[in-house]
Amino acid sequence: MDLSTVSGLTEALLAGDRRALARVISHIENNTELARPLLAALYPKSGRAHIIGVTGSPGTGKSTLVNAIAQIYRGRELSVGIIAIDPTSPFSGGALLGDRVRMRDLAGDPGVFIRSMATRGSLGGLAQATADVIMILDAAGFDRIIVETVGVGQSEVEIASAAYTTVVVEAPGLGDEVQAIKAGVLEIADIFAVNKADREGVERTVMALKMMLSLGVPDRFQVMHHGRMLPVEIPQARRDASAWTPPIIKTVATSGQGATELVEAIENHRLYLEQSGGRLLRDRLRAATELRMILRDYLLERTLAQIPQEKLQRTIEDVASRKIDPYSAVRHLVNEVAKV
Ligand SMILES: Nc1nc2c(ncn2[C@@H]2O[C@H](COP(=O)(O)OP(=O)(O)OP(=O)(O)O)[C@@H](O)[C@H]2O)c(=O)[nH]1
Ligand SMILES: [Mg+2]
Repeated sequence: MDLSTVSGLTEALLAGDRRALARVISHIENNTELARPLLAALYPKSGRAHIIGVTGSPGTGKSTLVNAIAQIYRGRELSVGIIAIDPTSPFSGGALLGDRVRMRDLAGDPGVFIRSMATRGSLGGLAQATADVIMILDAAGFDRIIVETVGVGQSEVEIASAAYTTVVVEAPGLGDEVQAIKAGVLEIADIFAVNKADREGVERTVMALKMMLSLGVPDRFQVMHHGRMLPVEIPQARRDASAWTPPIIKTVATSGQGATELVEAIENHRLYLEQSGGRLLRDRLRAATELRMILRDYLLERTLAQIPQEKLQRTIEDVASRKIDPYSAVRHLVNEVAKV
């Protein structure tokens, strides 16, 4: 098959060709001119996979846990696509290498596909690039898609809204109570995994989580974003899933202890979403988020393209030298574009 054309790549990918899959993802990540036609061709083929988000503070054992979960799925003859996201580092080399080690049990298994992603190179932002790659893996026929993100704030909310089931990983001895509240993870968690259960302080972490859960889920929380506290609305679809109480599962990712229970919890949640109509709600939520993201980028791109370079430079200078405030500057720029 001709892997240089949209139809060739699409056909090969749908037939299970892993080389075609890797190429398609590269086109998306590098935003080549094949990227959009490929996304358009593959979108109708997606929508079957169960998407699982795994998030939590750095070093809580997310990658090790993902490895353990994936092995259990493989034992059940379900194929698994894994996306590891590193939003902090512009070079994913380190994370990639580390994850290769932690996920080495999966290496060489054709039923597993692992991909690391960083902010670098993704034009529409990491959340959009991730949503695109999830869709590609979905179209490629993976039964379960696991997305690992480091839990740090708004980007997690965006990426988590692409998952049907979000697992929040905590570990004892990280000042967990505070961290969970700060990052607003309580609101996005469908399941809690308290990992490193072989360490001291597990019960305290479990207790802290139970206490927070009993306080209930608010409809908004705050995150730090570029040094400002911003309110984040909890999407209606998430709040309405109130009949589901997030289970708390103790795990030791390094030995695989508790991993089966965790997979059971994920599968229970999957069934719950299907039976309660929650899956449909989340699909709509995701479509809304995605449309908004794409619209924002599209309008930004189009507007910037219409503003003469020197005009933009002059405005930047004026704002920097306090001649005009940035809000008025934007209004002027947009008004000018509207006149064209
Ligand atoms: N004692 C103990 N150590 C663990 C457990 N799970 C993971 N670790 C260790 O914790 C360290 C971090 O594990 P990772 O799986 O890389 O954690 P992570 O959350 O993916 O880390 P980042 O992606 O960098 O945020 C590694 O040295 C693991 O071997 C566990 O259950 N018990
Ligand atoms: Mg990791």
